[in-house]
Amino acid sequence: MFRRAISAVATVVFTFLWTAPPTRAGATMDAVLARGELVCGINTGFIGFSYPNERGEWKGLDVDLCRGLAAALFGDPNKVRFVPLTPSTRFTAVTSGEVDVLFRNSTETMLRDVTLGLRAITPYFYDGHSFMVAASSGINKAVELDGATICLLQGTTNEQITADFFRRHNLSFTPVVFERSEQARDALKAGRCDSFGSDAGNLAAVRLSMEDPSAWKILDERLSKEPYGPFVRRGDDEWYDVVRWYVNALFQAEESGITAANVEEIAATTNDADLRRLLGVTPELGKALKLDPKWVVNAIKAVGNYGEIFERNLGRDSPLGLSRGLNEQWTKGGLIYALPMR
Ligand SMILES: N[C@@H](CCC(=O)N[C@@H](CS)C(=O)NCC(=O)O)C(=O)O
Repeated sequence: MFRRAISAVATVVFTFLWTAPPTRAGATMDAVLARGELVCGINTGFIGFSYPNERGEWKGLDVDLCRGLAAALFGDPNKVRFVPLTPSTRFTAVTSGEVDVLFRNSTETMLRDVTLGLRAITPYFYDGHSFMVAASSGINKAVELDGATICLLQGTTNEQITADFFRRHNLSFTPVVFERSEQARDALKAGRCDSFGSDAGNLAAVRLSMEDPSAWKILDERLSKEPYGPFVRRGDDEWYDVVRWYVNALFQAEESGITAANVEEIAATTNDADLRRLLGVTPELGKALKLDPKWVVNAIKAVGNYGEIFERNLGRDSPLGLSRGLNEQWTKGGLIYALPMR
């Protein structure tokens, strides 16, 4: 155990000291602009968040957030290259400079933010850990998994949440750890584990991919807070600012009723000082980030506001059919709260 902890610390230190390219404020943005495309780290396959459709095009909330950022930077949502990453490779892909930003259902925790050479930015999706079991198992509560074999994914928050939960309740379990969701799903299907522990949204996606989804159930309990946010490399404040205020702009657009369909018209006609700033009629916000004054207009035109992105990818008419819940605007009782953009 002790040796494992030492080796984990050594890995983190090594990763940070030896693979982090020299950073200075603005270096990432300069590199992105010189390259002419954004490089975005995403999931290898998670319906609703990031997955290739039948034509091989990437779709999902995380994918749209990347495309919108490309539109804010270049005026073109197609100027983005996607790099699919597994849970255990995602963070080193950021620190090594392989990707500019990570939009990959990644939970923000203190140690990820502080110790990995990363910065966690504004959370854009709130979920929680749960367990999936066979509907026929009769299990309704997590404590009823005492003695169970549980499939988990390596390098996820879910590993630790599960271990902590069983310890807290003086219960036992046997972990079976995989690299990819499909492997854990197949092991669950084959009866190699009694349950799959993961974020509830991910479990909903895994359940959909089963031949008979109704044969599987996701427990109602949520054992943790899993706020997903973008991650960037530590040490480049200008790039951090761009990603941070881009996410806030998508939130603010929804709060202000600005959509892909009406953004141009509002920009052309509004007398409201806040909206004029947000939409670049007066240029100070874009200027502060060294972006085109139309950065927000371009992003919203390409992918819509936060609510439009949510509904399209995760909402009631999507395969996952999630309700907004915590991901509703603060004005409607949720946690989505844009900081003032002035
Ligand atoms: N939010 C959790 C989990 C993130 C995660 O990677 N989830 C898995 C499912 S638990 C996943 O996305 N798997 C897709 C794959 O197989 O690459 C974290 O940040 O650690």
